[in-house]
Amino acid sequence: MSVASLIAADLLIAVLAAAGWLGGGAAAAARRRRLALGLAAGALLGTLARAVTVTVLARAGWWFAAEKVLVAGPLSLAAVAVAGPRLVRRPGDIRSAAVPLLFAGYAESAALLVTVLHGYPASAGAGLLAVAAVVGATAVSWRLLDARPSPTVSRTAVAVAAAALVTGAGLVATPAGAPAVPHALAAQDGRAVGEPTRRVTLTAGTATVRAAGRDVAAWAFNGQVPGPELSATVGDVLEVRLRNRDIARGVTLHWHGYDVPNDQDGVPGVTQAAVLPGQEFVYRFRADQAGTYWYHTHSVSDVGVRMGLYGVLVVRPAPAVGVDVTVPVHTLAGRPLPEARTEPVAAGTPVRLRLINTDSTTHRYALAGTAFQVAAIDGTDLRGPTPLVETAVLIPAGGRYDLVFTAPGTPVALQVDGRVVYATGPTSVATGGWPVLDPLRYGAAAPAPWSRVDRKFTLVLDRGLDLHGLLPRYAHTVNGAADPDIPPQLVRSGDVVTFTIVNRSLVVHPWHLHGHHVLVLSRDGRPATGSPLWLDSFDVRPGEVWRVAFRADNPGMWANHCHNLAHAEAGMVLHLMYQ
Ligand SMILES: [Cu+2]
Repeated sequence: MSVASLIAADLLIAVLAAAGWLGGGAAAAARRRRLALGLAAGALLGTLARAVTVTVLARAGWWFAAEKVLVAGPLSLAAVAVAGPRLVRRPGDIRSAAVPLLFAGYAESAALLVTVLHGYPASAGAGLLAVAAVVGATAVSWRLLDARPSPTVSRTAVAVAAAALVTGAGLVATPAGAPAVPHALAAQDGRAVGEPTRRVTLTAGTATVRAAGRDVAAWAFNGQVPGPELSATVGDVLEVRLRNRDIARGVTLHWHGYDVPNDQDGVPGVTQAAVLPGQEFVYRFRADQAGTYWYHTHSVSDVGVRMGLYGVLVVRPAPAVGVDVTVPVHTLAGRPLPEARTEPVAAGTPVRLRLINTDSTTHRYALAGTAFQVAAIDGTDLRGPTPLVETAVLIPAGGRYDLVFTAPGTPVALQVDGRVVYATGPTSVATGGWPVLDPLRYGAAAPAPWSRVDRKFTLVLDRGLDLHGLLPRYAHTVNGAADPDIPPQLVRSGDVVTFTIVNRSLVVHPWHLHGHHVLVLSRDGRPATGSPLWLDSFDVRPGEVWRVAFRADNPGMWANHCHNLAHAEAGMVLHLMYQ
């Protein structure tokens, strides 16, 4: 059973157990003896079964089980200790078991809430608040059911609840000493990159564009979605003048996967101010990194990119030979882009398809009608790619794969999620059952470029109630905190840094570090055995643990975030800072 299935199963059992105890208590109060005993017996089994699921989760990694062991464990023990004997003894008046069964229900529910609302890491504050809630709710039930607790019991309950509540609230409200995120603007360092050899102006504005045969409202660069394709040859100096005509919430340009100097990175509030209507900002950088990239706004990025403020950036080592096309996939107003395009290609022609996922979720690509190789991922060539046949690839949000093949005399078709987007002739092939390539096992290995590690960081991805600011929100969290309260990661220039990224949530988080490419070391403890994989976007699926490394060689302040941009807006952003 996968860790993700275990997380889900444990959650389901916890919900059923809590419901069973509470239902049993209610049935006992109503003197429905058989129902009460049946529900409580089921709840008891569920509570005991969690000892197994939680133990297995803890063995997969403490991150997956911390609060379940430290908070749910003691509360479940208390539930079983209080309610268990009532079940075994089978009281003459079932109503006398109502309060103990309700107590067990409150204990299981409180533990469940700690997992769902607080998550990782376990904290004493959350545990004490849970205890206060359980004791308080039990005392209220006791009174309502007129079970007349003795004065001593009542006073003790009130004292325990009050003490737990006050201490717990105090602990939860006290910030964990997180340094405020330094949203200072980086200074333009004005480094000389030379005279521009390619000049482009991108004007952002509201527009009506055609998507899958219908006119839709969009935000566009130069009136088109995607924006103009920017292409350069290694050695070019690009100068891109960004103008904002009427995007009220501001725009910037982030060069996704392109490791530009920090002041060109386009993150509002971190490397520059958002460009407001009537304003402009000029980006200039040297194109010394060949490969497939894209650009997009980083201002209110979730809505901005979704509405269409993105485009392709391709840097070639030399002028293209053969057929070299880009396929940026996007969902605009619920309609898939690009439209299908068919162009005959002469047999023997080398073809490179540059696949780009500009959405916030994973897409599945399948190339039918030919053997092919994955020549590059996220702009970096793979070492020793081997021919693939009838194999699909999954590209994470923000990610790019370059597929290459020599055109056969027969039609070839590229499908995205089963829809043909590019073809050299009429075909229809069912690709849904094809196996999916694991890039960690593809191509030829090479020794790691470093033998030491200077800094290690762990990022545990989860959800939690975020009480910072005026509005409480159900945030996407890193190590229990949400932007802007996640402590920055401090590194020194030259450091070799590792990230251990743990997903204990139930959704995929496509991880994206700005300004650097990371080398994948392992996934779920199993080392990567294929070509060195230098990624800027990778899916950390539920229950997965990725270890990646990079050299801190691009000073500045860099966003480090989930590229499901809705998750990023909901808190899943932190920063890498050079000391
Ligand atoms: Cu995410």
